[in-house]
Amino acid sequence: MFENLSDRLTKTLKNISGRGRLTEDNIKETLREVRMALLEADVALPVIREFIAKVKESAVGQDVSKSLTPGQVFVKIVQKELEAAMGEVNEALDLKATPPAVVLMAGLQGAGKTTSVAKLSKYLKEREKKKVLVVSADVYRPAAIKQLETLAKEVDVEFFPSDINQKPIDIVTSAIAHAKKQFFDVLIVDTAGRLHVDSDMMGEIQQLHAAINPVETLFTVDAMTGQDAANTAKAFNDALPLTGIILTKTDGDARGGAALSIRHLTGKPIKFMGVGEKIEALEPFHPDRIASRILGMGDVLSLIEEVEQKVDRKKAAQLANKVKSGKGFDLEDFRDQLVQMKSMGGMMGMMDKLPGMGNMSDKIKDQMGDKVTIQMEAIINSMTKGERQRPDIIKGSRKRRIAAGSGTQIQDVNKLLKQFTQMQKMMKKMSAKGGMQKMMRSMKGMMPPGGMGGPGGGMFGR
Ligand SMILES: Nc1nc2c(ncn2[C@@H]2O[C@H](COP(=O)(O)OP(=O)(O)OP(=O)(O)O)[C@@H](O)[C@H]2O)c(=O)[nH]1
Ligand SMILES: [Mg+2]
Repeated sequence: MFENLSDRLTKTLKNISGRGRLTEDNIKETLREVRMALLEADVALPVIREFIAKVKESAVGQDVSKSLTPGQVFVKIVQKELEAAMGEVNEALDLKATPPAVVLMAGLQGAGKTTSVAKLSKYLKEREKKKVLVVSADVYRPAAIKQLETLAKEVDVEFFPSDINQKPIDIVTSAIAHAKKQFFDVLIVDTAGRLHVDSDMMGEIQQLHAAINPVETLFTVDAMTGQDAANTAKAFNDALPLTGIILTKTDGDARGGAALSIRHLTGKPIKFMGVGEKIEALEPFHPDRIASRILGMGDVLSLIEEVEQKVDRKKAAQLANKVKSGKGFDLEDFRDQLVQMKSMGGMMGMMDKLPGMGNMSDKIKDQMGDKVTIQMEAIINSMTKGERQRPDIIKGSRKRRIAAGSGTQIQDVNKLLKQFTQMQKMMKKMSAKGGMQKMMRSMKGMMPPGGMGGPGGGMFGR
């Protein structure tokens, strides 16, 4: 996410950090490069103009304190302005209403509305313990209603049936009545995709909005459309009193133009972002953390939150105990870790959040992707219990059997065993005195120069 912008900005800002002083001349040059980076990221022009003006204003006449280099001061200013452009703090959904709190989704065709309804209901159910009902007012495609029904089943929230012969207003009115009777906290209303220039369809959603009076009206928009996303958001915002934006497909957006433009053009906050096709791939949008990610400083806070949400605490504690007691770390523990990693949406979702890792080459990312995790799990599953507990007995004929059983090659089995041995060594180190810190240090040593740590010191400090 935002790789291109992040690449360019970190390069530009690195140049400045090599210099002795922040003079008006070298600000000019760097500002020009920042401007180019933003243009390439497809940020809307008025946003770029204001951004550059503000950075310039803060940078010139800035007292460079003794403990910071001019480059660091400049990075801080850029970070602050990136945050400001995106709205400073995360704005959560405001669901304080007499139940049910109605959430209306709106947006172009294919933006990700239906998927986001499912993601959001899962999020509200799990993180906020809400009782959620979903309903589809998309009467233009029979498959659309079915799609929501299927997704609702997948996330295990109740689906209120509707059909294409009904009017959207009637559908939602009955859903509200049902929600009241059954004490649902939240009702999320999916709608058909529409173009902002289609006055009939815009009229339809305006009437629906007026009739159901939602507490949240969320515009769902595809991040990959760059500044167009911001422009359509503006058009929808003119027609409907939006309360927030869900920015989808940020996982496929290397540029970041939409994230940086929407707030400025609409005055409305991005409340969530979609980060993948999977049903759990939804994250609250935190401008400060995103700014930090764009500048290659990682988003350790989100990473920690994600780990806390998804790691199976009991298993983690068991593993910690095992390591502490000095009892061996075996292939079953290794598999548990793989499963946990998979439930965290794979390594990749996490890697992007580590300082300096946002710019990691795609090739390395591929090597660590989900597919590999699934394959590794398959290999371990094809072993006998004895083999998992004592991997050293796995020799020639056993390897052949395991490879055949898991549909892999002997080399894959060898690779897994090697990775396991490395992990085992790491675990041994961890259980030794002062282990954790030592491990962090050795991990830091493994990173390429200029990686981990980044301009801000990052996770492992200096
Ligand atoms: N990679 C990625 N894909 C997404 C994300 N959100 C949605 N999608 C995909 O985008 C496609 C369209 O999603 P839908 O939810 O059906 O979009 P919609 O806005 O309901 O579409 P219409 O009902 O036709 O207007 C699907 O293939 C989704 O899997 C996301 O955050 N990341
Ligand atoms: Mg849909």
